[in-house]
Amino acid sequence: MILGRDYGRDMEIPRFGPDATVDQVSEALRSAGCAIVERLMPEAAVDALMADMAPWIDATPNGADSFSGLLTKRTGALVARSRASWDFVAHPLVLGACESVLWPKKTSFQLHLTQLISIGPDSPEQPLHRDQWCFDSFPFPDDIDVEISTIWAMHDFTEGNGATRIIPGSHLESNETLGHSHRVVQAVMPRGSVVLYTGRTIHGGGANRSTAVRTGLNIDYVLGWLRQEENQYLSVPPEIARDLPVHLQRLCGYAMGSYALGYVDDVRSPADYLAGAVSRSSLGADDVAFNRDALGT
Ligand SMILES: O=C(O)CCC(=O)C(=O)O
Repeated sequence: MILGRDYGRDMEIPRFGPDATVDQVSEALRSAGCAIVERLMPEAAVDALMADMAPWIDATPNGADSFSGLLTKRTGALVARSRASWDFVAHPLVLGACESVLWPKKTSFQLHLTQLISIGPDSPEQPLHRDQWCFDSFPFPDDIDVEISTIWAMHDFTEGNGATRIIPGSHLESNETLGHSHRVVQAVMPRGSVVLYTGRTIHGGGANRSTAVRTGLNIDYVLGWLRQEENQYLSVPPEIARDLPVHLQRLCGYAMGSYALGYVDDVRSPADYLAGAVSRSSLGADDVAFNRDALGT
């Protein structure tokens, strides 16, 4: 199918340095559907995360189909398995962009998935897609963002080793007019950088024509009332979540998704449940304020 409009034909991915502001990144997500922030995390943080996750990556099988990648490993449960992942998961620039770009009337947003994507040598390109198609391709209104995705470069991302492919501007196309005639740009970036894109932006993993594995840390965020792609209550069960900092508990989904969504037993909030506290008189309003404070947004 040929695109009816010229969005993205010559567009690049907007690119910023580590001093980028929430406003700059949010504006890039709105206008181009994507943004790169170079060297946002120090290499030592990347080293620490990869050291935590090495045994888990070793034990991970390759994907079962061409979309997951027959030569690609997907290793999840980062919050439970790696203390070093926490600074990536709750990076203030990313959380600020999520707060700004995701549907303004939301009560909260939460983690959608945490996953190291290790694309092995000789892997072909992943099919291009929109991440929000995971919701049975539900036709969300075109002007509402329900999901923000990030991929952090655990190695230098190059054209040859499978840097993420993105069509800048494709978030503005409706499903009906969508095609792949637009210019696909690769998120070439140095280690410790992050590429952000919305749930509506067309993208996919690149082909790895190098001799080394390409590892990206994929962390996605979604509105608090949508189902999480990675089941955080099983990946980060209460016995682990109980000892996490409160902002991470909430990002994992131990929070109210709206006034009445997500309570436990006697109308206790998940926070009260984890703390072993009795129920409070009101759920939603307190939780909205708490979410914003805890996330620093
Ligand atoms: O690994 C990448 O660069 C992109 C992966 C991706 O888009 C996905 O698995 O949905």
